[in-house]
Amino acid sequence: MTPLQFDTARAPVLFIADLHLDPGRPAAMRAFCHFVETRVPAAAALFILGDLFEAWIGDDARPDNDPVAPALAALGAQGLPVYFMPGNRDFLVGPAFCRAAGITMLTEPTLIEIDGERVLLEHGDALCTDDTAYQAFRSQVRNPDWQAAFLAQPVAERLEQARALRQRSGEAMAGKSAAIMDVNAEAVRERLQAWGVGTLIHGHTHRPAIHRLDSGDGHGRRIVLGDWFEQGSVLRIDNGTARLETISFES
Ligand code: LP5
Ligand code: MN
Repeated sequence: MTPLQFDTARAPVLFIADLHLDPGRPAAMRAFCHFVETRVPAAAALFILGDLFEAWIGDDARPDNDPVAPALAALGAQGLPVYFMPGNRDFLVGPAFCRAAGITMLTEPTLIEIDGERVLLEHGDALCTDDTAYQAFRSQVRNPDWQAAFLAQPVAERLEQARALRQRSGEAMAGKSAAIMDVNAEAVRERLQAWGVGTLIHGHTHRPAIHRLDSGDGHGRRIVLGDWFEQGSVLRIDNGTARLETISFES
């Protein structure tokens, strides 16, 4: 399949991840809706690379007053494409939510072309190969049979299991070093090589940066998106230049 192609001399392409939207964090929700209304319409496309939501336990558990799907649907109505790749917190987002939000689900990883350059997109958790406890857990919950069994349970039961999981995850993370929870350099190198790309864009680690990589031709880059905890974080590729920008929660 031909990858999606963008020419940033015509309009910028925007990338976000790790918003962790939740009714309990209204400032982030407001900032996201404001960003979608005011900044995104001038772009060529918006890519959401996972963890849009703090936790997603199934499309049928979507809150009645959810502002996210209508905000995204308004972009689609303006002809602006929004692409969504699930993260480790919202891998259960399904077709019903995507239809309501007018967004296109991407498989992980996804290859695109920006200004003629091949760029690979992923959430980032799969690159954290030193975190073996997490990778074992990930294999379990990405199994379609496990997901079908989980989704078949009543919403109240799913909510309770998600709460228990987040507690166990928090306890487990307290005992892990920062290095274990970062991407593994060899996993990154292998990914770039396997896909024949010079640039990888991901989130998950909440360590926003543009890293230069030794890819042989001097053009290798690993761009890490930031979270939306204290402020928003957006990667804007405009006129061939990639910049990580922050968005104040005050405006
Ligand atoms: O996202 P972040 O940065 O907080 O943590 C991740 C890893 N943790 C997770 C779990 C999520 O935080 C919680 C997801 C909620 C979404 C719910 C939807 C589906 C519900 C499923 C219910 C069973 O992804 C964390 C990594 C960290 O990133 C850095 O990469 O370290 O991983 C862990 O901490 C996992 C532990 O090491 C192993 C956990 C074993 C749990 C065993 C199953 C428990 C089931 C409990 C329910 C009865
Ligand atoms: Mn994540």
